[in-house]
Amino acid sequence: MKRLIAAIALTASAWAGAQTTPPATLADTEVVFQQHCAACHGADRLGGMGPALLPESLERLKPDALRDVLRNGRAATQMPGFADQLPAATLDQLATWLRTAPAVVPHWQAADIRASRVVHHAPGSLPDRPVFQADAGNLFLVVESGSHHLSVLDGDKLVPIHRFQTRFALHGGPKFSRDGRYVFVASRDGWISKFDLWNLKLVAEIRVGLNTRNVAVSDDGKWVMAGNTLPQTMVLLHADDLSLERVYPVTGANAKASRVSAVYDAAPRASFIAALRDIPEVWEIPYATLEPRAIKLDDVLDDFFFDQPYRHILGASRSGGGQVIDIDAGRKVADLALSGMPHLGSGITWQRNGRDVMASPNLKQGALSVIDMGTWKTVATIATNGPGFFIRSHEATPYAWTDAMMSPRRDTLQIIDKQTLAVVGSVTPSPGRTAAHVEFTRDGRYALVSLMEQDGAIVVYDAATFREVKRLPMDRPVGKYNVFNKTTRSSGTSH
Ligand code: DHE
Repeated sequence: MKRLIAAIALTASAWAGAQTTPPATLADTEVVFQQHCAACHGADRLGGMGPALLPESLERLKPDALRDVLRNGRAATQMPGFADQLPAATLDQLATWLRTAPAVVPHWQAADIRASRVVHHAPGSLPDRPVFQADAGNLFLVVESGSHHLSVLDGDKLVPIHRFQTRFALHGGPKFSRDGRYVFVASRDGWISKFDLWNLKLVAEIRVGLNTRNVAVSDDGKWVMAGNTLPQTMVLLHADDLSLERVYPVTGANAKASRVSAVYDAAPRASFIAALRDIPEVWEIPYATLEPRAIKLDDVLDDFFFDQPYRHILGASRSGGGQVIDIDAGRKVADLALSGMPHLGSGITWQRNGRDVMASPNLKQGALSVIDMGTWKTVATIATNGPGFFIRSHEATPYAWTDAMMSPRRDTLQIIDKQTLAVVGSVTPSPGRTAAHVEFTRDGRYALVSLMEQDGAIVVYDAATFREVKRLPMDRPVGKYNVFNKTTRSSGTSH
C-alpha cells in the first residue's frame, strides 16, 4: 500500500495543478480518485464511510446515474457533487475508471472479516420484550433503497413505528429469526447487519465480503450463512453475535472457483442450500455437520425455487430452460419447459383442483408459467402486460398479484384468479411510475404494493375489492416483508 501511495504521489506531482483539464491517463484518473474520493471510499476502493467503489459494486448503477452522482452528489447522504470542483470530462473519466477492475485483485479473508465486526449490543444485554405496543409478530419491514433505510410498520394499523439507517444498497429479503425478534440483512458491498426488532436497535454488523449476494438464517437460530461473488466464498457466522465461524472457498470438483448465486435456509431439511453461478453444482450444508455436500448438475443454476417440503429444487439458468432436482437422490428428475428468462426465485405455490401448482414470472416475456408440482408439466402460460419480477399471494386470498416492471406497463400490477388463471383486475398506483413487489398482511386482507420511486410510497389495497386504502410516503421502497408470513413460511411469499 505504501508503494502505491508513493507512486500516486509522484504521479500527482507530475499532474499537479492541472485539474482544469481532464487527466490524460488512467494513473492520472487514479490521482483524482485519491484526492477527492479516497477519504470516504478507501484508498483501495473497498469502502469506508462511503460504499466500496469496485466494478462489482457499481454494476447495478446505469452509466448516466453514476455520472449524475459524481456531478451532483447523492441526496440524503454525505456524498457531495463535484461539478463545481472538477470539469465534466474529468468526472466522466473517473466514472470509467471506477468501472475498471483494480490492478491487484482485492482480497477479503478471515482476518479482514473478524476485524470488521462491530457489536453494538452484546447478546443478552437488551430486554426480552418489545418496547412498543404493536403486535411484534405482525410487523412489516420495508427496504427503502433511495436513502438506505429500513422502515418498520405496525402490521395492524399500517403506520410506521421506526426507521433504521442501513448500510449502502441492501438487496434481497431480510431474514428473520423464527420468533421474529431478530432480522438479518445483507448489503451489496458485503455487510451483514443484525437488528433487534423488539428493542428497535442495530445489535451487530460484520463485513463478510466485498460483493455479497444474500444471507440465510438457520431455522434453529444458531447460524447465519452469507453467499459472496467477491471473493468467491460462503461465510458462516454465529447468529447471536455475528462472530465468524468459517469461510468456505467455493471451489467445484473441477477445481474451478465460483460465485454464489444465492444461499437459502432449507428448514425442513435442517440445512443450507446454495446455488453456484459458475460451476454446475448445488451445495447442501447440514446444520449438524456444516460440511458441504455437492450435488452435480448438467447446467449451472442462476435462480431457483424449492417445493414447500424442500424435497425438490426447481432451477433455471440465465440462458433459459429449467430442471427439477431431487435433493435426496442428488440428481435431476425432470426438465421444465420454460422459455425466456423465468424468475423462479420469485415463484409461489397454491392448490388448484386438488393439486399443488407453482407460478413464476418471466424477466424477458410477458408470461407467467404455471407448473404442476407432481408432474412438473406446464399447465398454463398466462399472458401478462409484460416481463416482470415478482408474483405474490396469501393463503387467505383467491388472487395472485404480479407486475410488469421490465416493460412499458411497469406502472400496473395485474391480479390473477388462482383457480381460473384468468386476469380479473389490475391496479395502477401512479400512471407512468414503477409499481412492483407485493406483500400481504398477516390475515391476507390487504396487499401492500411498492411505488418504487425516489418520492415513492407503500400503497395499501383492499385485497378483495382492489381499492386503494391508503399510501405511506417512502423513499424508493423496494421490498416489504411481513414477520408472520415469513416466519410461518406462507406459500404465497418468498422464504
Ligand atoms: Fe433481486 C431478491 C437476485 C435485480 C429486488 N434478488 C433477490 C434474491 C436474489 C436476487 C438471488 C434472493 C435473495 C434473498 O431473498 O435471500 N436480483 C437478483 C439478480 O440476479 C438481479 C437480476 C441482478 C442483480 O442486481 O443482482 C436482481 N432485484 C433486482 C432488481 O433490479 C430489483 C427489482 C430492485 C433492486 O433495487 O435491486 C430487485 N430482489 C429484489 C427484491 C428481493 C430480491 C425486492 C426480495 C424479494 C422477496 O420478496 O423476498
